Formats: sequence, C-alpha cells, structure tokens
Amino acid sequence: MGASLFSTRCRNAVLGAAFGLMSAAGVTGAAQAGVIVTLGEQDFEDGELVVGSATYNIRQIGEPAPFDIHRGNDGAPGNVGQDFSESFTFNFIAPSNGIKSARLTLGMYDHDSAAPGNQVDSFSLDGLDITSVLSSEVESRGGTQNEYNIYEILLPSSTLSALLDGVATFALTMQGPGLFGLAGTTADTTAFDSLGLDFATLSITDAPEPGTTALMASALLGLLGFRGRRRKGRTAA
Ligand SMILES: [Ca+2]
Ligand SMILES: [Ca+2]
Ligand SMILES: [Ca+2]
Ligand SMILES: [Ca+2]
Repeated sequence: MGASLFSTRCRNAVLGAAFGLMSAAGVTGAAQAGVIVTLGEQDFEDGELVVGSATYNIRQIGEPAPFDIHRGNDGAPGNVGQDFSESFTFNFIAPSNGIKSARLTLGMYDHDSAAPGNQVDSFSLDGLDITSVLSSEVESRGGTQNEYNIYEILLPSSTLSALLDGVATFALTMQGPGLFGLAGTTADTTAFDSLGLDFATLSITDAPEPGTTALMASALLGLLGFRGRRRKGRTAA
C-alpha cells in the first residue's frame, strides 16, 4: 500500500508539473495573451429601448466620431433621409507571434433590422468584405425602432492577416428600409436607415508562442515515460 500511495503521489506531482508548464505557456486558455482595444464607451444595456436620437446623443457626448452622435436620418415622410455610412479605426500593438482569433463587439442603436430585407448594406475590415458575417448576426437577433443591441462577431480567419500591422479600419453602411414611428411595422418603413454606434471593441487572441508546442510535447512525453516506467515496474513485481 505504501508503494502504491507513493506512486499515486508521484503521478499527481508529475501531472501537476506538466499542467503547470502548459498553464504557464498559455496552453490551457485560462490566460490567453492578446489585445483588447475599445473605441467609445458602453452607455446602454443590451435590449434597452432608447426613446429618440436626442437621448442617445446626450449619453454620447465627448466620445470620438462616429461614436459621438446618431448618424444618418431614417427619412420621415417628407424629409430627405440618409443612410448611416461611417468608418472607425483601431490602432494597437500587433501580436508578434501571429493571431489565433479575433472578435469584434458592436453596440448599435436603432438599426431597424426588424424591417424587411437586410439592413446591413456593407461591412468591411481594411477593405475585406465581411458583410454577411455582421448581417446574419444582426438579422437573427436584431431590434426594432429605438432598440439598442450588442453584437459580437468572430472575424473570418481569412481577414486576420489584416490585423498584423496594428491598424484595423472597419467601414459600415446601413440601408433601407429603416423604421419610423410605429416600431416594427412594415407599413412604417422608410427609404433609409440611420444608426447610432455606442462603442466598438476589438479582441485579439495571440497565436501560441513558438516554443509552446515543444514545451507541451516534452511535458507530455515526460509524463508518458513516467507511466511507462511505472507499468514496467509493476510487471516486474
Ligand atoms: Ca431586416
Ligand atoms: Ca491592417
Ligand atoms: Ca434606423
Ligand atoms: Ca458610447
């Protein structure tokens, strides 16, 4: 019993050491290195109804464009409207080892996606088209007139190289039909879709350090070697 207790303790020690090494190398994912940068600041809660763009604009005071005021004009009957069409740029220190994944979070007010058709006209990262990624997210759980929602999208792996220079420009254009007045009714759609951007957050997860895979492999090999020796010892006994 003494021998088996010793080997159990020993195995636990080796396991602990292996996982400790993996954890220190960021392999477990608990503390992945990366970059998080936010433009503007969050002033609303997901699903919140904000009555009127004036209310929206008041909370946006002091934030950088296009996060400062509601942009565009849904085009109330008799008024000349204008779609939301703006761009915003993140500047950050790019990961030197490459990028594993990246997410973009957008707080959007009055996107009118309950109206017929797709309200996202175009969306791009450094000129790379990612319209469908944002559009499907917005249309699947978008809001009605005056509704604020927070969306998080995973950037396609084909666009990650655009982030390696530490500069990422996103360009978003909405399109009609927007909604005016009676929330969500098709009879009340307008030719344009205005929008307010509350904030945008870019979250980048670094690729693992080059040495990480080798470190993990050697830790696992060491563990397997230990178990192999243990088995051999048991057979001999
Ligand atoms: Ca829609
Ligand atoms: Ca870039
Ligand atoms: Ca709108
Ligand atoms: Ca804000």
